[in-house]
Amino acid sequence: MNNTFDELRQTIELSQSIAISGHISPDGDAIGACSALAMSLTELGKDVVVILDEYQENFEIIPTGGLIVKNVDDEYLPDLYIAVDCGDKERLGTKAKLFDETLYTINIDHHKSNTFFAKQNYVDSEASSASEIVFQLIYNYAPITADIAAAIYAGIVFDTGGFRHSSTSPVTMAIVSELMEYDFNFTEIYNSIFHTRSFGEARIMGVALFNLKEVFDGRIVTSIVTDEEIKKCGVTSDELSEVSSYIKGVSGTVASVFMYEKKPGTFKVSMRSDDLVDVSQVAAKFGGGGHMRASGCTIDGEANKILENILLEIEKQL
Ligand SMILES: [Mn+2]
Repeated sequence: MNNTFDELRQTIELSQSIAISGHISPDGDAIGACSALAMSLTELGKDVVVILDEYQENFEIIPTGGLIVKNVDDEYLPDLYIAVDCGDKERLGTKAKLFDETLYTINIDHHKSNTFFAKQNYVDSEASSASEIVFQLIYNYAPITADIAAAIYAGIVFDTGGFRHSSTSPVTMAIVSELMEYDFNFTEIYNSIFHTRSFGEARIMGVALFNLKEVFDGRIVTSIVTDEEIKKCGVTSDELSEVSSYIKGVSGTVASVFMYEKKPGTFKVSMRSDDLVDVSQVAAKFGGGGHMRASGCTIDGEANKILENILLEIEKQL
């Protein structure tokens, strides 16, 4: 059962020192929601720290108020610990222990699977993002500055894929409309989150596009990059994460298959599709998994043979 915003605010009133954490491997929403909440509660006169793991460079554009720390002293025990954007306690990583030791705990989240693990919980699975919920909590309660507005905007933009995902609602857009009254550079935030890449990432994308092939009358596009090509561009697997969805954008394509050699003779297969093909079924055949429209698996063997087997599975659905 959810608590009300008023109940959460009462707990905040009772607390002076407040710790806030998002999930491990923080994304734009976790960073934006934690930072916005922390800055706003600081404006209320609270002693706030955000305990958060290291994150990707392209999220450094998000204002944090200098409140983020990676670790706290062993003696540190806040009055209140707020978990943000975490579906369960395990998502807090090593911070789960301190969370358990804290007197007051609050869980603010938008994942359907949320386990209501705190003493007070506010879970809205209809919300586009945790940032959207944080806005509702602080609106007409705690101060909102341009930096706070920017952090919430960043979180919403990230989790909605730039207002593309079906989680984007009229409420989301009403909040964004409110945020845009504040003076912050939304263009810069959007570009940093979605249109910034390392030099190596740009080069390996070029290699992947050069290696592009079409099969089944262009309904499927494929690309393979080798271990050697990856080494030449000096990239990590993280920097290959955009290739499959990019090539899925070739017009007339119903699914994409991108393969890269993780180590000699072992290939990671990453697939994207639209309604016609359920790539999670294909991935499951090879011991992988994921979602209907985005799935992956890892297979040992010879590249072209692996691709052939994958395509045979996809063909069954065409
Ligand atoms: Mn989120």
